[in-house]
Amino acid sequence: MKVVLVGGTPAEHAGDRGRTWDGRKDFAYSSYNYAIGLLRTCALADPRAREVTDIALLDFPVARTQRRLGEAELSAILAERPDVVGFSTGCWDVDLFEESATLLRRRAPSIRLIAGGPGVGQHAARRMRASPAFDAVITGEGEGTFVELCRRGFDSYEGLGGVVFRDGDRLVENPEPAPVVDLAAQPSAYLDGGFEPRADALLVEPSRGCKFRCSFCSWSRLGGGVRQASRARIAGEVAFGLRRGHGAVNFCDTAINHDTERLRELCEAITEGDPGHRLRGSAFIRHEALDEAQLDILAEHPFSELILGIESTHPRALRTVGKAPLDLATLERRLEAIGRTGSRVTLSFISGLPGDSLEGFAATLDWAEAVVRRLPEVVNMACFFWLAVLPGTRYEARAETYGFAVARRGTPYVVRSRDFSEGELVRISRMLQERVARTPRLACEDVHGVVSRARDVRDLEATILADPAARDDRRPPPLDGRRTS
Ligand code: B12
Ligand code: SF4
Repeated sequence: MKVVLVGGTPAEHAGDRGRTWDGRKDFAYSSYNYAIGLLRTCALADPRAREVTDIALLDFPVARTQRRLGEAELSAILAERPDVVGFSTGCWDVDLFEESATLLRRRAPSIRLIAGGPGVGQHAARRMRASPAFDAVITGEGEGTFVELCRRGFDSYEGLGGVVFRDGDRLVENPEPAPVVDLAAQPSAYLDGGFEPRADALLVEPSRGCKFRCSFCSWSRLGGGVRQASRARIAGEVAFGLRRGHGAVNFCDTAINHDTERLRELCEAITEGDPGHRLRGSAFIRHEALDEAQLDILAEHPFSELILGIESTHPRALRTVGKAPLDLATLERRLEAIGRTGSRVTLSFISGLPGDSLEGFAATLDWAEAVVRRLPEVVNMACFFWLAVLPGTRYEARAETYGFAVARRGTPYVVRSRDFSEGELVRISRMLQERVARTPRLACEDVHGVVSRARDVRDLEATILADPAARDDRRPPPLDGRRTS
């Protein structure tokens, strides 16, 4: 049975196309879909699943405003002569994959079409009611369910935790949640699955889960607590990165310092895999949790980028996020202390937060600009993200209270709220663009650039979603799908 797993990577980050500053590269400069490589590896590790299925991987760069996969990409999928196509979705490509699945169904009605990933996971039944695109959606962690489906030859979804599927006209929601993965026992996509991503930075998952519940984040919604990968796997994957000529490792867990002993073990595993510290390392860290003991560990194992979620300096905005108000003097001392360990930091902020205001945002921007100028040897850059109300988050649950209106396709960017009119969100984009132009260490999301460059924004959602290619008959040829293995 032929299974094709299809992923989508935001085009501006696919391969090695993302942001760099002064030769220093951030987490997003180089990316690919890791989930599909991992899912195939787990299937390969199961004798029955391996016997029944042959799994190919396709990872397509997707542009933010792209509506569906292009002809070349659909042909690349069909050329594999699949019995099953499984889409790995994020909020940025779930609509695009839904439309693409509908086109595939028209051309090859016998193909079974399934989807998983954070783009569909939270409101699977609602999505399936709204669109007939997928036969089944796998919610939550996908390894266990995917392997079991392979074992069954995708013949039945009965009794599989976390699965929503069609039975004729009926939608069936299996009541049990998806099985929680034991990360310590998991095979390695690179070492066991032969997954060889064509990107400079290798993505490694040292842990899964988060202790916190920031209101904008859907990352922490998976149950099962924080689980750790084995030290041997982390060391082995880092060594693989070095051996295969990767320039960097991106650690994609929620934070590397939930626990001081685990931070020590992670750093030791990295050193075991890369004793000369030749690979650049990028990781998320909770700055609030950093203490002397953690700083001592980091001093032995510096990272080229530690990403700190600051979000805002405005106390009211931070309250809605679920974070304590900031003491900026303490934070700056902490940044200096990180700098003394030899690591560099990227500060991450969100524009348009509930509780914030134009003045509050301007104050955050002032502080960020001052700090990147004052601490150039510590702060790589300060990045501003446009608030997206992600499915399953606390912000989504309180959407009415906060008066959120969001873009109806792709990433659910806020286009209006109780605290910001459309015009004010446009002003924020322009303010940001001005600062980014004068202080290159400030960066903002592509969508800020699009809005700030638009001459006349009558309808913010339409401006965000406008697809110049869709209005143009001379649409450029579609991007090539890259086989990732
Ligand atoms: C690497 C990464 C990226 C990469 C892209 C990677 C890619 N090609 O997919 C980059 C850096 C480009 C990126 C960008 C963004 N990202 Co991002 N990113 C991540 C990150 C850190 C790791 C993803 C990963 O590999 N995880 C490990 C794998 C194993 O987990 P997984 O992908 O969830 O897959 C599991 C299940 O979902 C399921 N599954 C997945 N696919 C499939 C398919 C099938 C068939 C099945 C059965 C199961 C299944 O099984 C897998 C194993 O359990 C996650 C956070 C996280 N740690 O997950 C955020 C995350 C995916 N990103 C997120 C967001 C919001 C964004 C941005 C929109 C942020 C922003 N505002 O800028 C941008 C996109 C901007 C744009 N231009 O459109 C959200 C997604 C939320 C959502 N509902 O979609 C996440 C979850 C973080 C969060 N804060 O909530 N991101
Ligand atoms: S933003 Fe980071 S710390 Fe907050 S819930 Fe998400 S993963 Fe956890």
